[in-house]
Amino acid sequence: MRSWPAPKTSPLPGAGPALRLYDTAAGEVRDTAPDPTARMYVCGITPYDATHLGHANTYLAFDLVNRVWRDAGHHVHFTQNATDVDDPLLERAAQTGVDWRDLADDQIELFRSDMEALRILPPDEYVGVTEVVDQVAALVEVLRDKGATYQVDGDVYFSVATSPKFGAVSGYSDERMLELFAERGGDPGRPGKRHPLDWLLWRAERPGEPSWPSPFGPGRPGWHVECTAIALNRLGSGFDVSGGGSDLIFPHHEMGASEGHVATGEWPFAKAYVHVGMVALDGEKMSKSRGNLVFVSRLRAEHEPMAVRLALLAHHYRADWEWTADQIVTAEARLARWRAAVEVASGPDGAELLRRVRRHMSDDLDTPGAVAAVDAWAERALAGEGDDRGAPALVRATVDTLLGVAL
Ligand code: 5CA
Ligand code: ZN
Repeated sequence: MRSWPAPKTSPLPGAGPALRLYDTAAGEVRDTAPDPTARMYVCGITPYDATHLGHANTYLAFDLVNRVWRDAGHHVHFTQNATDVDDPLLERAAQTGVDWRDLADDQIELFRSDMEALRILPPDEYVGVTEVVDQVAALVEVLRDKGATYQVDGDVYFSVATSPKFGAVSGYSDERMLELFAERGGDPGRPGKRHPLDWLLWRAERPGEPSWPSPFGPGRPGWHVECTAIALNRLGSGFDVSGGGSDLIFPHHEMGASEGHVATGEWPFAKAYVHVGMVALDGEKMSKSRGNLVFVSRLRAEHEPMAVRLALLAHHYRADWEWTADQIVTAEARLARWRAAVEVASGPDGAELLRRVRRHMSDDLDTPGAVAAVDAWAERALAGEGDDRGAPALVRATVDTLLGVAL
């Protein structure tokens, strides 16, 4: 599928330090130690409603991973999917009387324009599941040949008992897994399953639902296996970062990791599992199913996209936080201050500011620290301090390239 246009980045002198990130599976902050080419897979949207601030915050975090890696001298190979066929999309299409393909196309187009406006670096491969159904079916076949699957009324399931690594990503208790599986699209109580946590790999055709041919008969892919197939085919196993919001830790990333491991015999499927906190509104996680949403498209109709980006950057990516309207006001004031500050003729040491921003960003994407460092520089520059004539241009480039904010 078409991705979206890349924002321009300004070259910075020298190179930044290696990126350290919190890996959910390890439970600690670790060095990411990619080869010259760093490989990242980020779970994309299910396109049945417009991009909200929670989505934007998640994609912003991985945009920063991408920027910090590039600044450290890596080439980045970045893949993202779009879940353009799945239950919630088909349900919404049926409710609204819209063809599911048109609904997905329209929402993906809106997502592209939101990502472009927020200056999110585009994936090298933006893959709709409907484009690669044959590849997903081929992976299900591999799993079948390894003896990891069985069928219930024509639907193909992954047998959790065949996965020695199940649980290694989330570290959750059985009880918690069962609870989350039921909440997040799973079917723990379905009669005929061998284990409540066995999950669907291939859903046999139902009347009125789209389907594709496969060795298991006509049907469509289950959710988790789509990402496993796309990541394996585009990046190969052992890629550097598997990313998404923290609601994907379980079941999605746990089950995907088991599929990858059983299919390839290689572990880890991803070297680091990186998860972004949930953005809430009115005390509850922002979600399409709850409908408590602040859409990026609506917000940027009234405010500059760069102010939206700055409002998100004020939070650490791993924090859960709540959106309130005052945050965009604060961000607009900050943006105006930074813009005024880079217009001065000279200011405090620009190279020192670059070092500070690099240090904060490489330390598990400490954006609040980086933003505070720029604030401090701007305040001093506006007070007439410092005689570094190159500083305004260097600060502009630093903020542009590492934080993605065009001043
Ligand atoms: N298509 C699947 C992934 S393969 C999916 O989860 N789609 S989604 O549209 O529901 O979510 C897209 C991304 O936004 C996921 O990474 C999800 O974890 C993240 N996300 C969803 N809601 C929020 C929220 N309130 N705050 C932060 N991130 C969120
Ligand atoms: Zn995914």
